[in-house]
Amino acid sequence: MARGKFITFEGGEGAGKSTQAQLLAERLKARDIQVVLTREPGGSAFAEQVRELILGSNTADHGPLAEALLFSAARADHLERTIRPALEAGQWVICDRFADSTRVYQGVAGGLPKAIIEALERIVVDDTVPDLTIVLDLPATDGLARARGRGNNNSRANAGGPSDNYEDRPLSFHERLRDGFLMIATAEPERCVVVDALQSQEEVAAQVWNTVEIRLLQQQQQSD
Ligand code: T5A
Repeated sequence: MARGKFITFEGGEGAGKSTQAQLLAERLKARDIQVVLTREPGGSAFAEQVRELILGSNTADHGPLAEALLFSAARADHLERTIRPALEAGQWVICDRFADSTRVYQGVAGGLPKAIIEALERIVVDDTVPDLTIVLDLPATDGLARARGRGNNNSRANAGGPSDNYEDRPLSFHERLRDGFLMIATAEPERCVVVDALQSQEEVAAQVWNTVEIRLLQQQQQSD
């Protein structure tokens, strides 16, 4: 049984990750590919509990190291119980945020030294590196406007959290996030593709699909 493909969506607040992850999952399923659609923080019972703690409205103030360790603990369980078993069973995994979010939120924007982020990633992610990472890019002001304009169904509200502990940070924080994701994409072009998220949902979805076809589906057909 061939290992499934691992696709992650990354970007700042309100970039459209959840929307595009869902659309891609539907499109792959229509091709009879078995898909596990998951998210971070979350994606396993324990990781969802950690999500409630991290994003919860009553969570006490804490620094980027404590935060990175919590995200990493959630990720370790998510990988062990959800992601790796699915990939080994030949299913494709689509994940709304993954390790690049820790690199950028707790590292680039949060100020945690790169060596700590890299050490955590080595221990937790190990060789379960995404086959493809779609970075949805748009100016921070546009992403924040979208995130703030969401209805009550958004994922953070479901976690019992405030409208946000990140969304309310200064614009400069969000601009650093954008720069951070773009820096990763530039450094790892074999894994990452940047998509202009200012386009309509349909245009973004078409570009995502085109990328998946070229980078993963055609490649798989050639190796079959
Ligand atoms: N975090 C996470 C860390 O700090 N470190 C980590 O390691 C990890 C894993 C997670 C928070 O945790 C942080 C980052 C986050 O702050 P979350 O609730 O999961 O919190 O929130 P986000 O991942 O930020 O997700 P959002 O819901 O804010 O944004 P999405 O998923 O990017 O956007 P989406 O799809 O929900 O769309 C937002 C709105 O825009 C509309 C949608 O309909 C929706 O209303 N929209 C568009 N509008 C116009 N044009 C388009 N192309 C659109 N696409 C979507």
